[in-house]
Amino acid sequence: MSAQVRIFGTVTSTYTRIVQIACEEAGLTHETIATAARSPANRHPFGKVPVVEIDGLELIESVAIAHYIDNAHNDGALQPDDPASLAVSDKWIALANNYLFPLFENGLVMPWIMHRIGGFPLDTEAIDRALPQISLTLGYVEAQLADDGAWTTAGFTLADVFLYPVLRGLQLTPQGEMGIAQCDHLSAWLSRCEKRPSIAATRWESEP
Ligand SMILES: N[C@@H](CCC(=O)N[C@@H](CS)C(=O)NCC(=O)O)C(=O)O
Repeated sequence: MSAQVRIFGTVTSTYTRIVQIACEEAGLTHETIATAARSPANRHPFGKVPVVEIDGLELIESVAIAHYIDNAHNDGALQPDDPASLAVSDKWIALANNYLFPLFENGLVMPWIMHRIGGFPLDTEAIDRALPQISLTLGYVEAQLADDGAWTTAGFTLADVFLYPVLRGLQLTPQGEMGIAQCDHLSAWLSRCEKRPSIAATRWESEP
């Protein structure tokens, strides 16, 4: 039987995994069709992945895709009912997409992927430039978690679905691993997430 959701994207990708986790949470079968962002096969108008086929629709943009999956197939279970909690969850999704992902991706994740997989020399200049801001950002996230629990107080929500792959990608780099190890609340949240079936089922092949 064919999968209910077809995800066209890079196999080891933050945003592909976000959609995979949303599918797992909703109990939808899914398959990922390896599609490079900058390939003619990619149908995203701005050259990003993933592009998703579901229910006869072609969807782009992970925020729209994850909300569609949760609303159409999971009774909105990953979105808090209370408007104030929903605003907190939405805020963290926005922080993950607008600030955390670009900072981590350009400053550590891509330099290490280009080095480990592409065989290029490690771009230590890019890393050195980004490290102070990454450190400040981890400090902010940790302080928010310590202060009032940040997004975690509403249970497992779409905020966790977005934040986990973003922060796990960072943790898989040597400097990211060291930085996160110094953040007790953040480390504990990552460990809790790892026990969630949707997260365990979507592990990247590159994860130890
Ligand atoms: N706004 C997009 C962002 C997706 C995104 O940045 N995907 C990354 C892979 S994780 C990508 O396509 N990178 C390739 C590139 O920027 O050239 C979404 O939410 O779906």
